[in-house]
Amino acid sequence: MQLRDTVLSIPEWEALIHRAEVGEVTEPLENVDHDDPSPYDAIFVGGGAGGRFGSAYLRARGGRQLVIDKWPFLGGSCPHQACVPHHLFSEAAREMDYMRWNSGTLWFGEFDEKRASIRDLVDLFKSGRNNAHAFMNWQSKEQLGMEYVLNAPATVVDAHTVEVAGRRYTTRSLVLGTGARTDVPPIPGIHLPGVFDFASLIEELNYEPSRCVIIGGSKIALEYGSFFQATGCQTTILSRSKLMRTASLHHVDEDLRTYVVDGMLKRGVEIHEGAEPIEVVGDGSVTGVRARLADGTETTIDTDFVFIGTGERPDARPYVTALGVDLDDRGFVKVDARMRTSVPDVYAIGDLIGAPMEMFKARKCGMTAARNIMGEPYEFDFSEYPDFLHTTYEVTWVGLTEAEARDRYDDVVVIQMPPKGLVDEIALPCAEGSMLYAFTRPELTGFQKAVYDGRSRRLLGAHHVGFGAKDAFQYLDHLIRKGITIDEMGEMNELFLNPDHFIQLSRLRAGNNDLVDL
Ligand code: COM
Repeated sequence: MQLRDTVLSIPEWEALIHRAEVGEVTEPLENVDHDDPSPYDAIFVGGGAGGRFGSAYLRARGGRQLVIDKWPFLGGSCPHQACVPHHLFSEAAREMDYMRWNSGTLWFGEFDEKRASIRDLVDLFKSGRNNAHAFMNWQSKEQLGMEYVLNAPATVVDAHTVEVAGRRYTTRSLVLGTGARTDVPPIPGIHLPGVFDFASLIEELNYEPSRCVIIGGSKIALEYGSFFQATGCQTTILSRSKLMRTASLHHVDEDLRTYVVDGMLKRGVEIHEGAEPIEVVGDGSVTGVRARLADGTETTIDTDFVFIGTGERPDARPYVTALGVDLDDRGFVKVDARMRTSVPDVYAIGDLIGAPMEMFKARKCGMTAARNIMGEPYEFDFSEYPDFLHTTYEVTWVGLTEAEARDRYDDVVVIQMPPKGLVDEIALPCAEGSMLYAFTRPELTGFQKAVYDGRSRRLLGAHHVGFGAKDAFQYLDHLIRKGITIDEMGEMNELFLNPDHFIQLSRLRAGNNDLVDL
């Protein structure tokens, strides 16, 4: 279907995407200028965040691009199965948690667990997700002028040729960005009906789970586990490593980790660290998970719902076969800081190149590839970044933990709220969204810590668990990179109540020549 000369409204896009998803429209959806004889500067294989932002940037620099995706929409897995439903579920988990703690008080009714349904939330998401898909197709075409072929898989022929929908396109550069998928652990029974990952949860859940076992201890395990538990579905996490202590979470402060894990336990999540799942048992569908626990005992946990919360891996084999790109030992495509692979004129971006599997990284990888393709040498270092996860809390961090700072600096100063030893006694009235908690359940409002180097007075790290502070961290990241000091923090003009509670806390100590903890 050639859409070049047609402007579809958002509802028309939604309807078209829906028809493609249910198989009524099988032809490619094309916005390609076949009359333009100029060559493509880049073809982006994969229209997720990296391909879409790379395409936009390349066009902004005067280049010609084509982006191709097998799905009938741009934006990739984020709005379809990954980040967006996760955020919906996490927000629902926070609301349900709040309703439970305050059940029957003030204007809150009695919390009715029967109405807190995983399936209802999944269905709610599915019924609304095409709105975001429609917007991205519309925006990419009408506002950003991108050329695209959707609803059709691409075949990479060589570094300058891609085939899609029966037609070959040639290009100066190729940008690979087809993402990653769950790395399903090789456990007997793992393919039984009743075992889900974040994608199949959305596409296939057709019953209300009554008991959940999560295999793995990744961010996803904590996030989805907290949601399932909040609905009243008793959840057990089986994790080989300590929660929030995997390599990519090295900037998680221990005090923050303790607060988060204690919070999950307080809400009834069962956590087995050091556990080894042996088998998913079932008879036609899942009935349990057999596991070896840290003390060596074997146990079988009865369940009708298993969720895989391990990491992700890409499928880079087509690119090895067609192009011979080098992979790392975990199967991710190797790139340099300009997103160049081992093959000239071939770039790779996003989850395909490995962790962190974060939105900012995918988008900026796309931008980085586009800049280099358009002749601007540009490097992207994503070794340091602000990060977050959700339980029923927002959990956010940037920079060094207290322990990391003490390893590197000999005069570390910690500013925290509530102060050490008072975390269970004082509220953290930190931002909108925390005030009702502050007065109904002060001990549940969260915890915040800033880590300074006492000599240079520079901010080294910031950590927060609670409500409403996440947005402050992208700016704190920027300020830490610029070398902001405690004195400059104290000069900022905060809006009271503010998520950047660190400002006023820092000002309380900024006047001291010799900084001390708060
Ligand atoms: C966001 C998708 S959900 S994209 O980054 O805007 O393409």
